[in-house]
Formats: sequence, C-alpha cells, structure tokens
Amino acid sequence: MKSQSLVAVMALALSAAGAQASVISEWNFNSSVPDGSTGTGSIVPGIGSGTASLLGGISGSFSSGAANGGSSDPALTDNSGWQTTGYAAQGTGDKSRGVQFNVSTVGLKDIAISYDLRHSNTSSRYELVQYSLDGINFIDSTLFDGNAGDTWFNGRSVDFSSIAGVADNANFAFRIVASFAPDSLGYLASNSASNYAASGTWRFDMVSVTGSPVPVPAAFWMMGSGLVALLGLHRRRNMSVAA
Ligand SMILES: [Ca+2]
Ligand SMILES: [Ca+2]
Repeated sequence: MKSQSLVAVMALALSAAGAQASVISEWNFNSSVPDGSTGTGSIVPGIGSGTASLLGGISGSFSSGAANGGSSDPALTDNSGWQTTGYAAQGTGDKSRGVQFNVSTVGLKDIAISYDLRHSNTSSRYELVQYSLDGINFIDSTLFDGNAGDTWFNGRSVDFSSIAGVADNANFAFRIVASFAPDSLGYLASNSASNYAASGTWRFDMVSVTGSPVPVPAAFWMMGSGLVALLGLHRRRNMSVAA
C-alpha cells in the first residue's frame, strides 16, 4: 500500500507538469466579507497576489457590478466593480489615464489576461491594453472598442503567451488606458449620441491573469524516474518474498 500511494503521488506530480492554465490572480472588487453595499469593495485580489493602481490622477471608488446587465462576477449579492473617473480633458493625455495591475509570473508561462469593463455614455470609447516586462516601460498591445454607453463589455482578453519575456517575470504588469480614437487627435464618447467628457466613468470587474506552470527542470525528472525504478524494484522484491 505504501508504495502504491507513493506511485499515486508521483503520478500527480507528473500530471501537474502538464496542467492546463489556471487563474494566478483575480480581482472581483467585492468586499472580502459581503456587507450588503456595492458602494464598498476592495482592490486586494480575491485570488492570488498582485497590486491594482490608478494612473494619471484618476479617482477610484466602488459601484454596482450587477447594474446595466452586469459583469461576469458570479457573486449573487454585494457585487462591486471598481469605478474610475477624472479622465483627461478632450485632446489631452492620450494613453495616460486608466488602471494598472502588477502580477508576478515567476514559475508560470502561457500568460493571458481578461477583464470586464462598463463604459458610461461619455467615457472614452477606446480602451488600450499595454504591458510591461520591467514594470516601468509599457508597450501597446490591443485596442478595444467600447461602442456603447451604460454597457458592460465582458471577457475582454489578451493572450501574451507568444510574447517573449512575459513568462516567468517578477516585473510583469499591464494597463488598461483611455486612448484617442484611431487616426485622430481626440477621444470619442462610448455612446455615439454623447460627447466625450473627463467625468465619464469606466467600471472594472473580474480582472484576471491566467498561466500554467513552467516545465519542471530536468534534474527533477531524473530524480522522479529514479524513484519509479526503485519502487519497481521494491515491488518485485515483495512479490518474490510472497512467492
Ligand atoms: Ca461591499
Ligand atoms: Ca465584482
């Protein structure tokens, strides 16, 4: 029995090396203990670790994650989103205001991110995802079009698995920032019948980072196969004694 359970442990260890991507860090912005008020919440991740911060002097608060169709947060009560406002004046501050998340990817690869975002009518229609390999310099990645107001755009996602340096990096970070409309010198409002306003709001929810374990070093495999051989020998000995 002893050797059987050891074999089971080995099998688990081997299968873990080929594991599917799983959530490394996730922010649902809900109060850690539900308090019945969506006006209170938290920017501490509900899963894993990392930091969430505001860029360019915008302000943050908490507001319903369920209103206007709602985010993908499965919470049945006290579902908050991270409400942000105080964006740049029209024609200024392109790509300078929004939110930033720092998540270490040490020991992990196949990194991808996803988030839900509610655009208000007058908020910037275009949202740009940027990433950083050193936590300081940010590179443009993907531009999303939030072409409706008072509307949640759920499951926005960017796959970084093919970008060298994102995996196994303690300094990995990404931003979601308000961007001028393509080929223009200003912001467009999310609702085409509205004018862009710095007082427009973006409300975030379910920001998550996924990844899978970096393959285990060869030395471990050698040790593992050695153990398997020993177990086999142990079994054969037991069998011969029994016979
Ligand atoms: Ca709350
Ligand atoms: Ca939430």
